[in-house]
Amino acid sequence: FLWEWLKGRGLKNLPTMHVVGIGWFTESMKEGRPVAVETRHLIQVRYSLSTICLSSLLQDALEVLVEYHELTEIEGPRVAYSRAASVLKSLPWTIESMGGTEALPCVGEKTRTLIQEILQYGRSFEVEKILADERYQTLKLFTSVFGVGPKTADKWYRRGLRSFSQILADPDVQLNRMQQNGFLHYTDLSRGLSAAEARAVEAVVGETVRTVAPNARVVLTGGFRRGKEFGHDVDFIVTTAEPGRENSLLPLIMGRLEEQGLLLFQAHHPSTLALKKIPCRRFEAMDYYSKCFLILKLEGSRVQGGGQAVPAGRGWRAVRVDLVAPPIERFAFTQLGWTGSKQFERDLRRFARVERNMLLDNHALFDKNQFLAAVTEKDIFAHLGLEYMEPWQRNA
Ligand code: DCT
Ligand code: MG
Repeated sequence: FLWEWLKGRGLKNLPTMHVVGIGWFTESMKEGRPVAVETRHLIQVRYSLSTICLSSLLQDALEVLVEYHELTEIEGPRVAYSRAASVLKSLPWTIESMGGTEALPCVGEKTRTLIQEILQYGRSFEVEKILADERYQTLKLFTSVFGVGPKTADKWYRRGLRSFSQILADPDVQLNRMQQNGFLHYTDLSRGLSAAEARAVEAVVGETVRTVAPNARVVLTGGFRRGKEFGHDVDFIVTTAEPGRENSLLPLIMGRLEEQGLLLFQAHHPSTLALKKIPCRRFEAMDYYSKCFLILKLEGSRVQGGGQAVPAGRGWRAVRVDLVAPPIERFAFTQLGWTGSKQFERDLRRFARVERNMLLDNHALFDKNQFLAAVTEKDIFAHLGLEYMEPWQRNA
């Protein structure tokens, strides 16, 4: 009952620990096992529920605000709300009143108003207004297609388009190859990937790289390196010790994937790396390494517990995979950058700039007119005077 009640409220950010507790409680009741319920337990259950709901409501509300500003490309509030969400997520205590919130770093006036509203009414009127907004709903729907960014989504919205069928039926809309494939594989790609599927992709990519370039090194990066259970794609770094050879790796890998009938789509961006361009002050700027954005065919038989992972009867599903191929001496910077999370990268660069007067990006770390060398991520943390953080600690 409690679980259904929580789900019924549409809460997404429920801490597992509490849910396990509730599971045990209701299971015991259902099975007729005696559960000694004392008043203090009931008080505890009520207390946990109200704090779970508050922090969950707050996280959900902040997620909507971040997404809304991302979709409408309003950078300032997007960054401010993301920072506030990270800080509130990492608090060792739960917010139960406004007291003490003024002292929290990165929690500004607007977030404090949001907290106040949620504490007082259990909901945010601003967030409810956004959720009901037609433009927000349409931009969210359109940008869920691979290859469609906020600009294209807004252009279609302003043309009066509101649904996929309207886009596909409009003779004036020219879809590029990426968007055509985004629509073609929409159902599979919008499902995201589990960690088991990511491991299967890792095995396929690993075998492919070993076949075409036995001396190359391939490592998992992105959200799955941070230990995430779900992700929208699987990211890899491939490199080789032979100077200049990294640029030929991706075409070789894509060729082999094609031969195996596993390549459904590829967009390859050759390297534009030139020393004068690094390091880059703008976070949004893509790095200059050779990279490719792929859609691969993942066979269900390759996934542990495969049956439920792919659509029944088809035997495979489409998955998004990104590969980046930096020169070996840039490997550590690429790994630190591509491991994410995006918010962590943003904050780390800001720390380097503001606290250390250094410049950090996916290519290099720059200090007083010189580039600092790094073989591993640990070297970069050490240059920044920071304790090493494991990938799972970078989920902010
Ligand atoms: N990244 C970067 N420069 C950018 C964009 C992203 O260096 N302009 C980094 C940050 C995270 C990493 O690349 C992988 O990006 P995503 O795959 O988008 O994120 P993720 O953390 O892997 O999460 P998911 O794939 O589940 O959305
Ligand atoms: Mg990823």
